[in-house]
Amino acid sequence: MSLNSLRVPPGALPDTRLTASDSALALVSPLPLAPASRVSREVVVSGCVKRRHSFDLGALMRLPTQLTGPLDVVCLSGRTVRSASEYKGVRLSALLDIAQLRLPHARDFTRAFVLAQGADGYTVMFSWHELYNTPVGIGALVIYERDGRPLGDDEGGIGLISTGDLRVALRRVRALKRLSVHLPDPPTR
Ligand SMILES: Nc1nc2c(c(=O)[nH]1)N[C@H]1C(S)=C(S)[C@@H](COP(=O)(O)O)O[C@H]1N2
Ligand SMILES: [Mo]
Repeated sequence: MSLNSLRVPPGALPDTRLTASDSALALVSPLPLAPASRVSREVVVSGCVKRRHSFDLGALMRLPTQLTGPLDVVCLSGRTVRSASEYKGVRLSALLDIAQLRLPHARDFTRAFVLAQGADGYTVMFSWHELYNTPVGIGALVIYERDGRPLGDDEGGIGLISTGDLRVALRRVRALKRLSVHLPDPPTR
C-alpha cells in the first residue's frame, strides 16, 4: 500500500491544532503563556511496566544522549514542516528499559505496543518489534533539544521523534506527556 493510498480524507488531517476553546482563551488572555495543553516538562511511562516512571528534563539529560543529524520534518501531505540540523534526546527504548516491561508470559512481547501521547491528546503507536527488532527503534527518540537549544514552550518542550519514518512529522509528537505500554489479548477463534 503506498503512502498516498494511506492518506486520510481532507478535513481529517491532524494539522489544525487550535480548538474553539483555545482560540476563545487566546482572546481573553493577554499574556503569551503556553497553555498546559501545549507544553510538556515531564514524561510518564505507565501501563504494562514494573515501575511506573516519570522523567523530567534533568532525568532525561542524565541518560545516554542520541543525536539525529540533519532532518526534514515532512507531513503526510509531503509538506516540509521544518528542517533541523539536529535534535538531541534519548532512545524511547531506554526509558522502557528503566521502567521494565511487565509482560507475564513468554512471547507476550511479540504483540506488545507503546502509545506515545502529547499534552493535546495527539497519540501515535510503536510496536515492540519496531522499537527492539527494526532500525526504526534506533531513531525513535524522546527529544529535548533542537540545534543546540532546549525545545522551547513554542515547540512543546519535551517531545518525540522517529527519524526512520518516511513522513517524520507524524510521529514527531509535540509536548510528549505519556508513554503507555499495552498488551492486547490475542484474537480468539
Ligand atoms: N502534540 C501534537 N503533536 C503533533 C501534532 C499534533 O496535532 N499534536 N501534529 C503532527 C503533525 S500532523 C505535524 S505536520 C507536525 C507539525 O509540526 P510543528 O508543530 O513543528 O509545526 O506536528 C505533529 N505532531
Ligand atoms: Mo501534519
